[in-house]
Amino acid sequence: MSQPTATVALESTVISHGLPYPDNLALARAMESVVRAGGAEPRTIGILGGELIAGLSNAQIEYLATAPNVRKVSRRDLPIVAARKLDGATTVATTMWIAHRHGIQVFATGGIGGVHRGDGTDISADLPELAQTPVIVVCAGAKAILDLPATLEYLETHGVTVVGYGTDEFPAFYSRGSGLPVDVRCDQAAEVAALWQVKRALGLPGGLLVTVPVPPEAEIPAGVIEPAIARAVAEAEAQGLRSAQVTPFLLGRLAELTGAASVRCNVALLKNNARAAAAIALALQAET
Ligand code: PSU
Ligand code: MN
Repeated sequence: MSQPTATVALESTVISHGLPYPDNLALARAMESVVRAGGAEPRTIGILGGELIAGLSNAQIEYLATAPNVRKVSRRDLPIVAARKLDGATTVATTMWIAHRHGIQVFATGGIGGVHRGDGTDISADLPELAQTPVIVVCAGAKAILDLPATLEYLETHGVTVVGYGTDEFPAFYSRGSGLPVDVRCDQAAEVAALWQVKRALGLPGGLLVTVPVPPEAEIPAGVIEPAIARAVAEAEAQGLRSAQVTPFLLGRLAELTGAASVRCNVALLKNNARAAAAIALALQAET
């Protein structure tokens, strides 16, 4: 599958639900700029009036960054928002799905969803999407609000290769490491592109998870973030939160509990991932 331009998909749940305004809007614009500076074309994905859009305009991004109550759209919500012509912010799962339908093979995000701590039945739709939709997802691993060993077990069971981009350890979003190994380390974008081409040529379904550690200067050490996570997870349980409410609640509480440091870290890793994704998209284009 070749594409005329090296293209990188970007998600919109991080805009509507992942970061507070105005950081979210600044970040959405910055990620597009970083992708362009890397020589690729950014396509921010979202849903407006029921239409699945790969390549939101500046005004549309601003709308999703400021409108109250934009629905967080996971795969199960797609028919609802499309049929009822609603607006929606796309998660990793739905961004992958829409990207694939537009022939986009590379997608940069912050952290993926996974298996939740405590409630092992709360498994993000991001994981089965990675198992079935052929898109390279570039992220900083998964937040330690999740059960990281269980998340990696799921990915293994479902045949999703986990790449460490310049690392041997699965990154834990705020922290560069988790103590858990990745399946393979790639130090160059071309190595990732080669893995991807081989996976496709073998007829293996699903995506590739490329994990990039947060830049060292923006890292929040595990000892600092862990107590805040434990507290946020306990609060979510005490409030009986379920399903799609859990992740936005935990992200919001962490931002409150750790202050500006978490937002700074989040922004730094998102830009870093956009840079890596652009390099991978270019390498892919060079191979096809
Ligand atoms: N993790 C983050 N930041 C985010 C998300 C996850 O560190 O913004 C968002 C992504 O859009 C992801 C979604 O796809 O949350 C996962 O939600 P859930 O756990 O409900 O599947
Ligand atoms: Mn969930």
